[in-house]
Amino acid sequence: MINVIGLGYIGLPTALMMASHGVDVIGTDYNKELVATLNAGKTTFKEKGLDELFQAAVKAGIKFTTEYQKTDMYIVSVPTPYDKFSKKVDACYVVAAVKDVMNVCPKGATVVIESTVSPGTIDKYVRPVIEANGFTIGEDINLVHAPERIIPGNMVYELLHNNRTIGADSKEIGEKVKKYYASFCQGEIVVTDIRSAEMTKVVENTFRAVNIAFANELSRICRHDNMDVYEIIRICNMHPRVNILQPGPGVGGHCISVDPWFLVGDYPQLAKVIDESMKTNDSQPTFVLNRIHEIMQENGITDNRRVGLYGLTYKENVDDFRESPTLQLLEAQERHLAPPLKCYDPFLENHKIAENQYSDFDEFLSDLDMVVIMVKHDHIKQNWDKLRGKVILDCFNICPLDGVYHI
Ligand code: SAJ
Repeated sequence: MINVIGLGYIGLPTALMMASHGVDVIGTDYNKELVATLNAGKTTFKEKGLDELFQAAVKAGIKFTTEYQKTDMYIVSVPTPYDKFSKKVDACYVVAAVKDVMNVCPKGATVVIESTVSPGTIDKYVRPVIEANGFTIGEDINLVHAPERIIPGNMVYELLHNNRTIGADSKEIGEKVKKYYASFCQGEIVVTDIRSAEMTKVVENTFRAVNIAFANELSRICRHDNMDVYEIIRICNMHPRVNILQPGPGVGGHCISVDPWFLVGDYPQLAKVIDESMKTNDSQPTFVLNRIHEIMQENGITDNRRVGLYGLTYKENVDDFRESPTLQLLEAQERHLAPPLKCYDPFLENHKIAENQYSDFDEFLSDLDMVVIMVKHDHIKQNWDKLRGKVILDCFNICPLDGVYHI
């Protein structure tokens, strides 16, 4: 049996996937409310295919509880935030979870860390916790790192199809854990050592962050001299070895906007490109805010209350708003003491997270002169007609109407 610790964005789908593929699974989370919701037969966030997967897992016998279980394998998938000042990974939740596991686990158990951690975190923080409990790693307890790779919005598909990495102290343990993941994962599963597994996960997200920063920087260079960044990227990408990403209003989510900082925190003298890239992405919402002011001026709009931000989540078609560029923009705006811009998100109609947030799209639009498209939800693509006649700042170059402004 496997005890999955942490039933959030990663732990829940992973637990459901294993359970629906014949593995005996109990999910544990310290959040009573979350466990009660799951036990009442409801999922805790929106994600394509998640409800169906949930039903299949429940049918297969998955259980949810707040208690840690005595079992032979644990998968720890709790959050790993970063310390805003040191930029280093904050492993407190992982350490707390492993401590709790140690209180119940029998000798011979395997502890798999799925949470993203920076290279060396497991050596520095996790091994000592296990050893402090009198266990010898490799003899009494096996330790494994199996970082996840799934993208919000397409989690179920990616859980099934993505290649994966498993880091273990010995090939034998790595292969043993691989079998569990292979119960559902159709991709290739590579077994390596723990430190390499830690590093690959952070490097993958850093690669993307640096490339998004490059696109964002291009958007600023092009704006400076009134060139069309989208046209330029489109043409460049026709070169067989060029593949530039798209500029946007900033980078959100709990991965790409966070993990690269771990490398900056750990290697401040070496991670220069990464440091600059993260600063570029982090300042993109302020760049958009300046652009909003420019366009307001150009159109004689003087009242912030007549400007609305469409989209509060960190990206399209998800209800996850962690580190969202819109929230970053609103925070930057607050520093100027202006009345906060209006905002609306179709995925958060019943969940208020910002001061001037509307729960109805038509009401949101009703007294607006200007709309800023901060998230490219499918919903807006079906509603261009309602935006006719308004000043539009489109941060993604998706709006087909005439006279649209871009970043
Ligand atoms: N973004 C841009 N321009 C682009 C692409 C994205 O501005 O061309 C922005 C998005 O709008 C969003 C942010 O970047 O705000 C990140 O979005 P994303 O869809 O690229 O990535 P995440 O954070 O949802 O998921 C990532 C994925 N990692 C990589 O693509 C390397 C996913 O595979 C990981 O599993 C996940 O992080 C994770 O858990 O680490």
